[in-house]
Amino acid sequence: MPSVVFASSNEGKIKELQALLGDGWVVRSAKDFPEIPEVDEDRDSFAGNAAKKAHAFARATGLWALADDSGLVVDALDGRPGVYSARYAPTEAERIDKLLGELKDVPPQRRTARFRCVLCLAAPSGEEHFTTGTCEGSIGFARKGEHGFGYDPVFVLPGGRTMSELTRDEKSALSHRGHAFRAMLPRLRGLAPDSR
Ligand code: ITT
Repeated sequence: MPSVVFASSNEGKIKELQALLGDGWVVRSAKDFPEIPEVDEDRDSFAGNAAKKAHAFARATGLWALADDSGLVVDALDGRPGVYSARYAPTEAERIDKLLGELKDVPPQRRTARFRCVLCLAAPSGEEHFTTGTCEGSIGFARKGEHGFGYDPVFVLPGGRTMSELTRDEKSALSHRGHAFRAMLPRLRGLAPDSR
């Protein structure tokens, strides 16, 4: 079975990639390589961090490695938290509370936002390929829904549901990461010519 190493320990992201690739693939993640030190995401762009993670894993494992860097870009906050989305506050709950607090006086029409994802596929030789994905929406006033992770409970899609109210398949079909993963599929399949 073809396999891919995903340089992430975020359970939500790992499940999304597994769902997207289907049962014909073995998805290994950072959790299967505990000896590889965590990569410090200190670059000032999504692409810079994605490339740093992917190359570190490709070098350490000797395999092609995939990494994403993603985040939430909020217009009323001049693009914050952006590349710092994972470090905006210590826990997932605190990050959402802080976001709702910063936006408490911002009216609905000015709460536009988007998730962005840059995906990097890197080889031990240093070869690299990038794809990107975006998902437009806005920030709600309170949490809604049970699924997903991160900022999903307050990210409202054009239809009115939050990202947390979608099933995993629905999220995959329209999320920033889903778009970036699908754009990478031809390259991934090229690494595993037997797969469909
Ligand atoms: P890895 O680096 O191990 O992949 P991470 O959680 O640190 O995991 P990032 O550095 O890419 O991931 O940080 C992205 C943060 O942006 C993530 O922790 C969430 O807070 C947020 N985020 C990204 N994609 C999201 C999504 O689909 N739904 C909700 N929040 C998301």
